[in-house]
Amino acid sequence: MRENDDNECCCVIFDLDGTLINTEAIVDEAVVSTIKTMKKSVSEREIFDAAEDCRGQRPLEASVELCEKLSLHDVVKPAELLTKCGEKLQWDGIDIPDMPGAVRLLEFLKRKKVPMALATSTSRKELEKKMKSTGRTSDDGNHRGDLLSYFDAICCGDEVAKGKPDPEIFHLAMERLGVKREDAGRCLVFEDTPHGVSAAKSAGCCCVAVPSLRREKFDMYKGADRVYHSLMDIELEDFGLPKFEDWKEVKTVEFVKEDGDASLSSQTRKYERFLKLDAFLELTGPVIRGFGRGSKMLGIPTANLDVVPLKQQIDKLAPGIYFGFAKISSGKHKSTGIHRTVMSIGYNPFFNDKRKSIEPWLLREFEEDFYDETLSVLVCAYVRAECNFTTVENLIERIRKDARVCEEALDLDLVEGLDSWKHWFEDDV
Ligand code: ADP
Ligand code: RBF
Ligand code: MG
Repeated sequence: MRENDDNECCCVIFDLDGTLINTEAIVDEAVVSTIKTMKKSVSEREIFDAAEDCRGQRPLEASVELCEKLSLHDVVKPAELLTKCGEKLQWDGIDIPDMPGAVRLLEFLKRKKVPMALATSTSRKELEKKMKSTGRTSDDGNHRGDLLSYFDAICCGDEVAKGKPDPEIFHLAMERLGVKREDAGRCLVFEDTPHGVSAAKSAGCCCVAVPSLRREKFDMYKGADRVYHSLMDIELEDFGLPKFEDWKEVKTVEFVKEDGDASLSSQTRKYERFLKLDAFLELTGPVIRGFGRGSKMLGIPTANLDVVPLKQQIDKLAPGIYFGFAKISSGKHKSTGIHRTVMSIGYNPFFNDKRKSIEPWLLREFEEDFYDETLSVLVCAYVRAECNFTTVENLIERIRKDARVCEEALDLDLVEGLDSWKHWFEDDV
């Protein structure tokens, strides 16, 4: 244990599924397809909704809750449902992506020598299978199994008498980290489910939630000490842990109106920040029609890309606001050069969109539209999570500020690592 002040966290305990690795979508698909063939009267939507609420528990307990919620007693027993779903979930060789920001967080805590434990509802056997998934292998030559090497203690669901939401697994993790029960408040737990949050809080730990449930269920995370949109947004120093060192600051100029009189406006300088991505992401596709409100409502046109063919790539990113470069590589605007771009990749909470969208605003004027032309975007840096705003003016003001962050950062060459993308800048422009 690191020596530290009272009530400052000195160690970290992670949940695995939905927090560090993205297994939820794979599990949901197996559950939905299994139940759909068993009970015709229940819709996919209902199954998915119930499956979400059962997340975080051990498999059998989740299955029991699922059977209750969907009244499946007349068609299947929980243990049998589990076996049927399990047949579809042979993790070995499957591509399980990391959650965005997970490796950055683990690497940083390891470098700072913060003791870490894993407290997963998954059994040891399942954990071993999941660690044989390909995950990161394809991208950077790393093996998924490396994930376990970050932890000083690993606690699995089959090592405790009661699973989450019972606190037992967190007690076990603390014991293995050498933390006394009365010091539980100095353990920071990362969880993605309400069941996990309940377990951590009952154990007396400090708990950060990064919800894997949809936004309309965020009320279920009320018990957490803090809720973040993604692991990218965590402020470790708020919990007495070392502060991330990779955020970069840029100065932006703000015009402040005094007493509502525009002629009396004054300039103030503010600091904004951005985070260079470890791996830049290239997104290419034809420009499609969006919601038709960018130019009209906001005066900010965004050249939308179709998320469907780019799903695997954008799942590597936390929903949020990013910047980088864009080029148009087919059609009338081909060879108009490289353009700076700031973009939202997510659900646009202000408009409460149900589907994700990719919306790059190219920071220059175009006389004509370029729908259907091929747009290639190089995503280089993260600025912030998406947020909601009370007025459309506030949304516009924030987007314009994002654009200034992008321009300032790129003007000052603050984004390193562009050299290895030389080919992207030279092709077709
Ligand atoms: P939609 O909802 O269909 O995306 P927008 O109002 O967001 O409509 O307008 C986007 C379109 O405007 C783009 O598809 C593109 O053809 C055009 N456009 C013109 N200038 C720009 C710019 N600077 N950045 C992005 N798109 C632009
Ligand atoms: N929409 C939101 O609801 N919340 C945001 O925080 C937000 N930030 C944005 C930042 C940038 C740089 C851009 C280009 C767009 C952003 N939007 C945001 C998306 C905006 O709502 C979207 O472009 C319009 O809805 C047009 O479809
Ligand atoms: Mg648009």
